[in-house]
Amino acid sequence: MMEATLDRLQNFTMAYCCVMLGSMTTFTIHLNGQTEQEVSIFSDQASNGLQLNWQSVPDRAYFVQTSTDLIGWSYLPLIKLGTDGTMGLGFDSNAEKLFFRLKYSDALPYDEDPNEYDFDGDKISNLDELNKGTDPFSNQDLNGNGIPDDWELFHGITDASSDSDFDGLSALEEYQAGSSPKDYFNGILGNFTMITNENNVITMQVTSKDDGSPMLNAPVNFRATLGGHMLATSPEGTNRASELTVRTGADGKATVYAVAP
Ligand SMILES: [Ca+2]
Ligand SMILES: [Ca+2]
Ligand SMILES: [Ca+2]
Repeated sequence: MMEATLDRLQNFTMAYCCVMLGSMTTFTIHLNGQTEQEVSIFSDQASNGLQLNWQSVPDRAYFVQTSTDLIGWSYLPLIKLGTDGTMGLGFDSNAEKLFFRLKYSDALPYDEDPNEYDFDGDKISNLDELNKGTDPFSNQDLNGNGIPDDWELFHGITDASSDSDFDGLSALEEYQAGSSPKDYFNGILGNFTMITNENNVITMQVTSKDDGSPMLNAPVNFRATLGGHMLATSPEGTNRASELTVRTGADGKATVYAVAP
């Protein structure tokens, strides 16, 4: 697993170019004496418009990075899939100068969506990483807790042993299983059944879609939709609110009480 991940990480190449606004520049870049990448930038100072063009290769996944100082680089939140012609990307910038770096990978499997694919194997898709500001070509685990840092950042997890969705699986186990540490149901809701709805007592039961067994700690959202009542977690009115989330017990049941406001 680790070796496969490392192989994937090595599978990208970078080409560099830069632009001072108000100029037009074309670069031809040779990498390792064999790869060649032509990148050109057109800028129109009057409109702050920039056009980045490059000669693309079919099915190659391109990432664009920008920098103002050649030290800090950030990705634009997009991935372009190569064709057999020139690719273009137009955008506005009022920066005094801007540097570009084109990063690309030929490791995209046939028919895979480059946005959905996960180049570095940290179980966060390429586009999710770009939108979150993490690196789609790095799966480092600096705190050594067995979970890549980008996965922790994406899900807002700081403790590998935490179970923030109360499904009984730790963050580490959720990562290993490829499930979400913040979604109890992991995208597959259980069956919700109304058990009681009388004398101001409302009880729902949640059972597994797989085998019908009661689901423990499943979140049930209750909302008072008719005026004149609030919801509470006890007949005496504890945690009174118009909307309440109650976790199920071992019998899969969650109960709220309708109380006077
Ligand atoms: Ca990733
Ligand atoms: Ca990553
Ligand atoms: Ca969990």
